[in-house]
Amino acid sequence: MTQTRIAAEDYLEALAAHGIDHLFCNPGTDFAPIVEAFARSARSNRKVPRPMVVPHETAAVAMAHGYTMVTGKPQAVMLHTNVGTANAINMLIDAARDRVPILLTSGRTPFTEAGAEGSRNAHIHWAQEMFDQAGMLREVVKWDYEMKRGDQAGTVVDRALEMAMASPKGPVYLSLPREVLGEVMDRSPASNWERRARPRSPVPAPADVEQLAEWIEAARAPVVITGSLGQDPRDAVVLSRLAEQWALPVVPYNTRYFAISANSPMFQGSVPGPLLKDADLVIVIEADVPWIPSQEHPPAGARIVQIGEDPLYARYPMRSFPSDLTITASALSALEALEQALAKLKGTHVETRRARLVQRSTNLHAAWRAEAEQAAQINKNTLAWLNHCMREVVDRDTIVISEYSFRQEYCPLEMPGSLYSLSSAGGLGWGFGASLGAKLAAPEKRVVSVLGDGAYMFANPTACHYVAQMQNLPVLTVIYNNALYGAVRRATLGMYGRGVASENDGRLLADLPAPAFEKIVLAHDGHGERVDNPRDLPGALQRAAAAVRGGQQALVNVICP
Ligand SMILES: Cc1ncc(C[n+]2csc(CCOP(=O)(O)OP(=O)(O)O)c2C)c(N)n1
Repeated sequence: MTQTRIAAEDYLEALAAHGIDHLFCNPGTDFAPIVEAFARSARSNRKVPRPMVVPHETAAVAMAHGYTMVTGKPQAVMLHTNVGTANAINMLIDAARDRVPILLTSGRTPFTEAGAEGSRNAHIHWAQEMFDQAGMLREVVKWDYEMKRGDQAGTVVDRALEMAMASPKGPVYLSLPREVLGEVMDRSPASNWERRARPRSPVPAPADVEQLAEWIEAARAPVVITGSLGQDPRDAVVLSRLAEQWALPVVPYNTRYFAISANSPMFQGSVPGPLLKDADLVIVIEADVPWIPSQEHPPAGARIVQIGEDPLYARYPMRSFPSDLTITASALSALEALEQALAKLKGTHVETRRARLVQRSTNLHAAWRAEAEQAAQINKNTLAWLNHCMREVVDRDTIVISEYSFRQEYCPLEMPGSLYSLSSAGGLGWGFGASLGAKLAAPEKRVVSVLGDGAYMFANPTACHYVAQMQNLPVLTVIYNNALYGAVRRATLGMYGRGVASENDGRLLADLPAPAFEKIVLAHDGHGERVDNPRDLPGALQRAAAAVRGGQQALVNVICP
């Protein structure tokens, strides 16, 4: 039987032509042409992305995020009309603030009530229509569009990905009406992608780099504060080299990526306060919030430099950090240029700075180790101990995903691209799905996520364990289980430390009596353990890692009272 082509086939082929390997889906009635197009591609052997059912939108978007952060390649997600899109917005906010390119798409309920291929034929087709479906996420995405004609399949995908990948990167949204996807095509879709030179990310002005190099030469107490530096793993390589050569202390503050190894003497912990208060030069690289002004700030006379692809954070309504030199540049290009500029200078204070910083680093490491080892004495699992024990399962081939709980202070990492943490937007539920996306992207790596008990539950754990099992993605999930929304309690006590709420230790609306998480993973053919006694933690982590090596997903529920 000869078949006419439908637009959905062109659309899927356009995605594949852009290197999109996966379409993470949570389908509905709007998907019929997509399902038909996938079925046809299996017969024709034409290249399309691999479709994957992910039974919750949070997990679907987090998986795309996880895959992209490891590979740098944007992936696509397709969800069901307005309702599926609504479920995705939390994860989209995370991706947007972290500048992760994702092509989010959803079907649009059929707009014709009758008469076209794909017109309305189900009750929900009326109620799911919105005046402006993209309106609910327009503030979050860089670009949105609704495909209007089948022959736009090529040009629309070109435009969507061009926008997602241009600096600063970010998610984009495309809605796909069913009638349009089902249009019968009599010609190939247009595309001039070969002729579309992509713009570079911004590079610094040479005069600004010279200025910064001179300030570094003059500085006695400089500090570098990073936030999302390391998104491109090469950032960390150059930063580490520069920091060690020029004795520049680095504080990765609420870092989302690996910026420098905690084994480097220039890693000076992850809170800026202690170095900031005496600094004479503060170099902020890709840090949206380099310090909390109501709690700490540099001395009035300190020079402040802000460097980033979008150093003003144009999409943040309010942000007023001072800056004496603001450089629009990718971290990598700025650091490389700085390295060249510094090479011409003498490094007058370098050895004095180095001696002080090496000593400080030695002291800090001793304190961090003592803090971790205290757990055995008090017979309680602590955050420090949990992270210290992570050394059992972290090697150079491990990717760590952190949603709240991982600290390099206690478990130094070595490799650029080995750490990914929750976006500064803080939309919880990201970590588990991101770990699945990371494992899909790098099957040869061990992927370990460290999640709060609250964060684990936000991820729709059943959906995530399901994907791990069905798609054969053996990941290790470690839960820092304090049976609490600790952040909520801290906030209550922070504001009402002497209020009535403090009489109950700020636990109202924060207590989260936890079920036996280690049993949930058993329902998905996984390995689960609960650890109460800190001495049992190393062994439990080793057994879990062995299960993962054997192809099983694993979960360790660490009770941290
Ligand atoms: C989607 C979403 N809902 C609510 C919050 C508010 N919130 C911030 S931290 C937090 C508690 C998280 O609990 P857990 O993961 O156990 O970490 P803990 O604070 O106990 O360290 C909550 C509910 C959020 N950030 N994101």
